[in-house]
Amino acid sequence: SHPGEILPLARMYRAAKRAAKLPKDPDLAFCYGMLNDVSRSFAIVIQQLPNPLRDAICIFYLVLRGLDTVEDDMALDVGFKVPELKRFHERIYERGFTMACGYNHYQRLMAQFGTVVNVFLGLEERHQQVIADITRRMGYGMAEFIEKEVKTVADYDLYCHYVAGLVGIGLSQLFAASGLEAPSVAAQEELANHMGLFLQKTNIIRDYLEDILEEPAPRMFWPREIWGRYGSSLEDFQQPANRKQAVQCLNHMVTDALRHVPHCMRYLEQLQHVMVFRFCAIPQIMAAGTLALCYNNGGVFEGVVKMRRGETATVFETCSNLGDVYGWFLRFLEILEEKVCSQAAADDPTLPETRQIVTTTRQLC
Ligand code: RWZ
Repeated sequence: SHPGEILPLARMYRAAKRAAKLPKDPDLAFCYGMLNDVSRSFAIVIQQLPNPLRDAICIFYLVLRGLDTVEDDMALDVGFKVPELKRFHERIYERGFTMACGYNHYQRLMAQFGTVVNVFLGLEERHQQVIADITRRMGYGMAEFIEKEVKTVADYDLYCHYVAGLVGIGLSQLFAASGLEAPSVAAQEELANHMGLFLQKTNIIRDYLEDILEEPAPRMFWPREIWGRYGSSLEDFQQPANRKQAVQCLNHMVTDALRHVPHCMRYLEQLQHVMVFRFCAIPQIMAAGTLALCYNNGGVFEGVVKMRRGETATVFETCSNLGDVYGWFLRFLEILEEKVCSQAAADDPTLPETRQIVTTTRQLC
């Protein structure tokens, strides 16, 4: 619907592919090809990093994607899945390891996982240790939540810590180990955790409909402590008759996610290397834009709410320092401010809190 905007991003993907000449080592070439297939925008920012950090992060991503595929496969029996999640950190040392699970690209990743193992075993030992340690902690955390409902906001923060906060913590350790960032970046685990939580919560909010339609049984991560104030079941928010309650609940979820933004700023302020900075900042900006779009937007309950491709392309082009990041955040906070002041959100119970967060975050920028 925006024909003029399709081009810049597509052109950028092609240019990135050309620039990132496929590695000579066939195992490494498979890993980068896989990364491109499962997450194109992520593949672009990874490819801009210098080695050996780049290869370590590529393998980190694919290992955690493998773990995520095991967690996500609802066809797997719980009695099989739980021990597999807990031993996944040992599997990455087993040459030739494969597993029949997942769908599409993920199924191919799992079937060829031995290739990821080969490259993992060729990484520097300090990089291997970070990846294995985070994989172990994430696997145990996922196992804990396999049969446990996300009830409270504390549960929600803990689940997001396991699946995303730990990613931020591990990446920070890799940045420091590579010498591109100061050891203090790795030491401040709380800030790195907030980086992951902000991204993960944005995905959880945006993916409401996709997750609730999941067959055979949906796994939902919206905490009962929040949605219980607006309805008696999360499924009911799909019905147009419940749209007002649904949107108030959505606004509460967005307000909860915005709590993390000031901490994310403090994390980004510490970074020294421009490519590491871009790697960290681009997803944060995209998340902030997505949240601004989702706030007070009933479309979240009808389909996918996504930033326009043209805007995504501009984020990639304009994101090399703190000034750029503050600029983007100011823009999205203004959109939020407008919506917060509009009549449409006037009797929203979380409105004062949302206003407060928007105002204090704007001052930070
Ligand atoms: C960034 C090296 C898919 C790995 C973890 C991510 C599985 C569930 C999904 C590996 C941004 C959404 C991708 C928060 C990190 N956890 N959560 C590296 C991975 C947000 C990315 C996706 C997490 C992740």
